[in-house]
This record gives sequence, structure tokens and C-alpha cells, in this order.
Amino acid sequence: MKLLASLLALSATILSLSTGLCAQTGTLTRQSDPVIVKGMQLSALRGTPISRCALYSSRGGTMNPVPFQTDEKNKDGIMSLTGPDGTPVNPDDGLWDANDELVFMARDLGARAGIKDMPAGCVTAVEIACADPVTGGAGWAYCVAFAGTPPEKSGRYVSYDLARDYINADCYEIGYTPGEMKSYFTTLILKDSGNTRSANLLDRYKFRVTLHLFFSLISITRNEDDMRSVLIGYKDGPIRAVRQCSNSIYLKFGIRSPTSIIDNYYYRDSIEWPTLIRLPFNVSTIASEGLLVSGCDWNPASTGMRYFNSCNPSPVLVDGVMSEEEIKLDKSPYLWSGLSGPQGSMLSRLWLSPSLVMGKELLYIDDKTIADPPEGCMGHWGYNGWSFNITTVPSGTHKFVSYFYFPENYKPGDEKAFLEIIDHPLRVSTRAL
Ligand SMILES: [Ca+2]
Ligand SMILES: [Ca+2]
Ligand SMILES: [Ca+2]
Repeated sequence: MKLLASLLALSATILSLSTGLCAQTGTLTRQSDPVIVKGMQLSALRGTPISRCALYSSRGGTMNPVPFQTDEKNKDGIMSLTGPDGTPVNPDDGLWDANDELVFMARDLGARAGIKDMPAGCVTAVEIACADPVTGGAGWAYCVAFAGTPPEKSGRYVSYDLARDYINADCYEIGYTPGEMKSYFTTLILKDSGNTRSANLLDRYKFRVTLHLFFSLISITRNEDDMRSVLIGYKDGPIRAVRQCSNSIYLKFGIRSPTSIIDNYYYRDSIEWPTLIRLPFNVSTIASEGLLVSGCDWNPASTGMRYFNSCNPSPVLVDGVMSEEEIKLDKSPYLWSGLSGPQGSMLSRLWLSPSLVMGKELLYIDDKTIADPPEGCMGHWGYNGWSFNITTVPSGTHKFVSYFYFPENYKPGDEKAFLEIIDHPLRVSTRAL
């Protein structure tokens, strides 16, 4: 009798636990984190045709399809893309395997659900749980495999126009110069909540190196026009557009540097933009001084926006005129910077390989009278980014990654959620239902 009572109590506990699990509502507040689930975390789907899978989340008690994409990688781990001529680049097999990636946005996570909640026709389902390591908030999504094509379509956040080399995302648009093999973008438009759309605010992204050789008797300068960037392959969203480029820099006497293959990612409200610098020698062996400056030079349409960063929380006015406050900006290395105004808002941060951390300081010039060719629009308009003393940089490959974020209706403090994406990444776990 006692045993029976214990068994009954145990089963009641299990029942309440499982009911509790199914009733768990999503508590995750993070929105802008891309969630990347590796194929090895989806082992229940191994060998399943990717075209039969869809992503669902539970909102308001119903399961709804949510935007997602699957990025296959070939057996060497290189992303499968489409070449500019439409042919597959690094194709894979169309089946789920360990190195393929499922990608979606944290904003689409929902409540916890059970196998009984899965959509009709579900053959296999894997639960994806995401936890915020700081707040303990959690959210869930479900990768569902069907016997054939999934019954419902989901939306898109990003699209890529190959002919214009142009990305149109919910919160921004960014454009390159098709056919010109340039590495830098020349168009940046901000959108706020999809309701407003600014003019193009950008002159160009500048990347400039100056080396002084033989005790400054000879100077070598290179700018972003000396870089050649060839589009190898692309992916047209719907979660992230990918541009894969082969980059090299013109050195001298017709010689180019070795090429680096770089993938750029464009999400709904963020961009991840890595750059590789390959140095065949220690800079100090050939140069007494070396300076690299890199940043966005804006155009007059940016007038009225305000610049701020983690060391300079009081915003300064972008108007093509260098004010006292702008001259006195603290040039210390900053963690993040922002530009905000009626046109919209943008935040940026930089990740550097440790070899580049030394000797960096704020670059900020807002002076329309100082020409800085090559540029489309004469003068500096809120030109901001980084200045690096590269004299001490050793030979080898150095990487930096620029992150751009596009908050909707930005107010001070909103940057914290974007910083958390890298500082405290969401923890992703999976289990087959
Ligand atoms: Ca595959
Ligand atoms: Ca100013
Ligand atoms: Ca300019």
C-alpha cells in the first residue's frame, strides 16, 4: 500500500513536471542575436533532405512557421553558395549532416512545446532551447521534418540583389559597386522599424595605410581603391545574406598580396564584416612608422546626427564642422560607438586579433573643408572609426571583425542588448522529441 502511494505520488510529480515543461512560456528578451545551430546538434535529422525541414515556434498557444535558413557546408567545411554566374560554389549534398548550419533570429523563439503540439505531418522534430546566460531567460524553437515539402512558408528578413550587389534588410540597406571589384560599400541607408527610410548617408568606407620607410625618406600609401575584391559566391537570405569575396591588395610593380577569402554576413539588423591582413614581414623591419586608419566617412545627408561611444557618452553633432567638444573627444580605445539622429541609428564595435590591439585610438574628423581623396564627397562628415599604429605589428595573418548594428528607435542604454550578442552569447541546446 505504501509502495502504491509512493508510485502514485511519483507519477503525479512526473505529470506535473511534464505539464510544467509544456506550459513554459518564453522569457528570453534578446531579439537581435542570430542563432546558429550546428548540424551535429541536430543528429536526429542526419541524412534528412533539408528541403523537407521547417522551423516552428509556439506563440499564443499555436505553432507557427518562422523564418530560417540552412547553410550547407561541403566536406571541407566551406559554405555552399551560388556563384555570380548562377553555378553552385562548393556544393554539398542537400542532406543534413554534422557541419551544416540552421540559422534563425532570437526574436522568433517562443514558448516550450511538446511532441503533441507539432504541426500535422511532422515525422521528426528537434527542440532547440536558447538560454540567456545573464538573465536566465529562455526560448524555444522546433526544427520539424516532414515526409515531403513543408506545408507552410515562412517569411524573410534580408534579400540580396546580385545585379546591384545590394543588400536590403529590414533595418538597413547597404550597397557595393557591382563590376568594379571594390571591397568597400558606398551606400548605407537606415530604416527605423521598417517605417522610415533615410537617404544614403555614406560617402564610403575608408581603409588607408601609410608606411614611412628609410627614416621617412620614402612613404608608401595604400587605400581601399588598391584593394581588389572579387565576388566568388553569395547567398540570398532569408535570415542572412552572405557575400564571399577573394580580396587582395596592390603592393608595387604589378605585384598583389596573396588573396584572402572572406565571408560577410548581413542579418536583419546587424552586419558581421571580417577583414584579414596578411603581412609577410614585421612592419618594423621595413618601416619606421606605420599607420592604418579605417572607418566610415559620411555625406552631408548625415548632418544632424550625433556621434557617441563608450568613452564619450555625451553625443557630438555631425555637421561637417569640428566643434570644441569634437576636438576634445577622448581618443582612448572604446568598446563601441554609435551614430543616431532623425535619419535612424547605427552602432558598431570591432573585434581585433590580439596582435592588433596595441596602439589603437579613436579616429573622428568632422570637417568638410579637409579633402581626403579618394572619396565621392569632398571632406570629412562625421568620419569615425579607428586609427592603428601598426609599426609593431609582427608578420603573419591578422584579423579584425567589424560589427554593425541597426537598433530600432534607439535610446541610450539600448546598446547593451547588442553588446551581449558577443559578450554573453546565447546558450543553445537541442533534444529530439
Ligand atoms: Ca549536407
Ligand atoms: Ca560637428
Ligand atoms: Ca568624404
